[in-house]
Amino acid sequence: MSSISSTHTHGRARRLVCAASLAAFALAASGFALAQAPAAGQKPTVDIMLTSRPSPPKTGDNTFEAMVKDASGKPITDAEVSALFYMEKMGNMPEMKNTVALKHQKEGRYVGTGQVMMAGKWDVTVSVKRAGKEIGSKKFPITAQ
Ligand SMILES: [Cu+2]
Repeated sequence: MSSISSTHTHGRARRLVCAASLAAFALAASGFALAQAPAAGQKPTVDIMLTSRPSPPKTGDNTFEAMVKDASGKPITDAEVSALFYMEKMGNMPEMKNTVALKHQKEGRYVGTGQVMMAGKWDVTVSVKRAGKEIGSKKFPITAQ
């Protein structure tokens, strides 16, 4: 996308850019349709709960614990679990994000130390993967103190 602005002022180049962006749009649209198809009518197969110590979390290091279960309530013990911490941009401060791996302890409990860079509202997205493929994810809004 960054290359587009350099050719933007030339009429001929702009037409080419338009054609290219239409093609990109078509690809994006079909990709969306493909991604949507298997999800339609599918029940969530992974149940995720997130807790922190302390609660609410503080600026600095906190312990985050995710409980991961399948649809029948049975703990999932063989997944790769991570938590993505995201804070949207505030004024001239850029967005912040960092990812923390949560390690399996026992019975579907995955624990890790998450560094919360500043107080305020964060979205924590817990992602559960098996063999590198995401089988579930859930977003948890938190307010750090
Ligand atoms: Cu911030």
